[in-house]
Amino acid sequence: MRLFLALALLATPALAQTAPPASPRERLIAADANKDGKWSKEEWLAAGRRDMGFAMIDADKDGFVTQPELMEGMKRMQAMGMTPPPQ
Ligand SMILES: [Ca+2]
Ligand SMILES: [Ca+2]
Repeated sequence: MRLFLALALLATPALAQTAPPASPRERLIAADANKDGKWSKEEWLAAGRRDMGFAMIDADKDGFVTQPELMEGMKRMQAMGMTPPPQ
């Protein structure tokens, strides 16, 4: 029984990595692998986001999407009549 419990505890982090979190926003936050508060293209794609979206939202083209860029990008997309992914 104790062994089973230990195995279950060991298995939990692996499960947390493979099971997709509830919302796209949570997926995006989880995809910030190095927790620097911004997304590289690799991290962005790992969250299941589109390459095109990255190019649109990375306003200063430094290769990273920051949280303010994300907010502004969503607003721009809405202003253009595009529907941002649900948050
Ligand atoms: Ca990052
Ligand atoms: Ca940027």
